[in-house]
Amino acid sequence: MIDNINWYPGHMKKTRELIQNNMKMVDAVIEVIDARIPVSSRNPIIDELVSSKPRIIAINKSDLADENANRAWKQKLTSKPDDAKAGETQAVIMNSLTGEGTKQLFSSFEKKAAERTGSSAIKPYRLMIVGVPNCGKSSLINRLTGHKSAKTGDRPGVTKGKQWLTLENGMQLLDTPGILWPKFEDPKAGVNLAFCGSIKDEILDVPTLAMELIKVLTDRYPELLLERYKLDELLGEGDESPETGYPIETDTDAALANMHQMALKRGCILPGKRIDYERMGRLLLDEFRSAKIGRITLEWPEGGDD
Ligand SMILES: Nc1nc2c(ncn2[C@@H]2O[C@H](COP(=O)(O)OP(=O)(O)OP(=O)(O)O)[C@@H](O)[C@H]2O)c(=O)[nH]1
Ligand SMILES: [Mg+2]
Repeated sequence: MIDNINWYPGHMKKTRELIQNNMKMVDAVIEVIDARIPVSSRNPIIDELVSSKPRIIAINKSDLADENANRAWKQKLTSKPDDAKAGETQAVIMNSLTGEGTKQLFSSFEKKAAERTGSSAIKPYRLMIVGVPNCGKSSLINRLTGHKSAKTGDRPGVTKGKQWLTLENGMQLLDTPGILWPKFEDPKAGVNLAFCGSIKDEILDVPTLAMELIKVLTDRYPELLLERYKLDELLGEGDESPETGYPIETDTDAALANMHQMALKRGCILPGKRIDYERMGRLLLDEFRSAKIGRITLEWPEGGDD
């Protein structure tokens, strides 16, 4: 898990080398991303690492994301025939828990495997999975192997050499995923990853993180917020703040005011009638992460985002 890893430069270098070495042994790569944050859950290093190999981008956790966005991202991330890039990229809308997308994933690879010629054509077609923490790599490995043997089990140092899992169609999958480091250098990506539970909530304290999420949701999905928290309206600039009684001046004031309204509806109230922002914040983050608020995508392809 991310909280056990220090992504200091030395570690990044080691991880890169590890993935690079594994990459040499495979015919193609599955890059797993989080459908809710397809920009923040990618690491640009992957383009360099995968280089000319065929790649499938698994837009995972698609069940939690906006269906329109999933479709738009699938189109955007699938390389066109005239793309100058050496490697071909296909995008698949994926749900690792139900297996949605698996068929399409395999059919792309089967096509690729059939195109091979010479000695490589008689070897099993080999795949590996890469992605940032928590995007669903292990779930996908389990799904692809039918929950058979996707254990890495042994302690480090005990396992000698690579272990390959044989899939039903005869392809082989590397048993350990390549874990890419998240984009810590981009604060916006850090916040998005925190919203989705991919990095510890400590990046911001819970109420602050929740207020940031309220800002984004007020902007993009106001109707879902109104419905989920049974609010009559979302407060904005010029409205009176229930917290201070003064007019709301900034989007932060507005987020606080709306969180106040939500907390009242949910009974997140401390003795002395004070608002329990901590509990409300946690509740909001939990409900976002489990898509109880609705299917939400925080990053859209160009034109639809920001
Ligand atoms: N709703 C939904 N949840 C998913 C999906 N894929 C994975 N998850 C959940 O996301 C969480 C992380 O999944 P993992 O498979 O452990 O992710 P990982 O990439 O292996 O994570 P690390 O090993 O920490 O890097 C788990 O709670 C999974 O149940 C999906 O397609 N939809
Ligand atoms: Mg894992």
